[in-house]
Amino acid sequence: MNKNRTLGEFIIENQKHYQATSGEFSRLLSAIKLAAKIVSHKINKAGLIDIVGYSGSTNIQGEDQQKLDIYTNDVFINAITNREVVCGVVSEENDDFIILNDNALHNKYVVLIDPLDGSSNIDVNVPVGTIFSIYKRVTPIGTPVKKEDFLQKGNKQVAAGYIIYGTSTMLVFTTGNGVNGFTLNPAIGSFYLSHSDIKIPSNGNIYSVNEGNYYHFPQGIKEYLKYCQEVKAGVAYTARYIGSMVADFHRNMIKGGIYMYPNCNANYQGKLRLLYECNPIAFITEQAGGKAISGLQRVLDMQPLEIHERSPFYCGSIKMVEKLESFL
Ligand code: P6P
Repeated sequence: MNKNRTLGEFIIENQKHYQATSGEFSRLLSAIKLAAKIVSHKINKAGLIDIVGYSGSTNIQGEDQQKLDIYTNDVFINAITNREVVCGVVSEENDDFIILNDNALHNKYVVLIDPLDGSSNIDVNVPVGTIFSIYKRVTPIGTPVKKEDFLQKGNKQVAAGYIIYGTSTMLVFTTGNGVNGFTLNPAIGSFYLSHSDIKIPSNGNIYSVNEGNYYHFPQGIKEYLKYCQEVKAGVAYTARYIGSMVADFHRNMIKGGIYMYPNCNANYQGKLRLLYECNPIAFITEQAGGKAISGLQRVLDMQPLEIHERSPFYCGSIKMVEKLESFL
């Protein structure tokens, strides 16, 4: 595969996979590409301009909103709106779904997004990420309907991806035909194919979980962690947890590993949101040959009931997830 290809060229060359959408889907991916560049530029200056820290407001989750949370949310929603292919958006930063404008009511797609996951890490220079999930609307036209258009099962996604704003900015996404990663060359503002057809190693020795919640974990999770720490059969596991899911997941996808956010006392349904954190990462996981479960079932088969609902989440190398399942 030509590694010098830009993301724009890749999108055009793969239009055949986009279910004959007469270029609309390509325009949507291109909007995400543009927003990623704008946010990357702002984040990379975060320490130098008045854009870090709390905004003084909170979101529906009751979480303090960072200035960059709100900025990033605005950038992605504006970019998506301007391409005139999306009728509505669900965002972690907004209480209910957003209808983009009256002219958008005939548009085919809905987008669900966590604009800046891990944003509390910005002030300490830890990588953060944008996570997005794309569906075709189910209702034919007009104002989108929450249940039909936004509360779709994850197995109906037409695309999902994340942008990781780290030592380099990468856009990693799938349209159901494998996973590809593109690295931004900031000098010229283009994303280049750097990780083609990413596959998660079927096994690994990295586990990522906040062990500060250990006491409140389900018994099966405690037993799995004990199994990892006993170094049986010569496998020496290592704990890696940076508190920014996109960063933890990306590392584990490349090296092999398992990311876990169990339900625990403080988060009895888990902390991660099903629609715009678990489902997109689960879609990418499976497309890269891994496995993603809630502890009870395949994440992508879960029927969402609310737009901000949470779920326990376990994803990564298939053999590690299956080993975990044997303890549940
Ligand atoms: P804790 C960030 O807020 C996030 O949603 C994920 O990115 C991250 O993995 C997790 O929460 C960290 O949560 O409770 O371990 O600090």
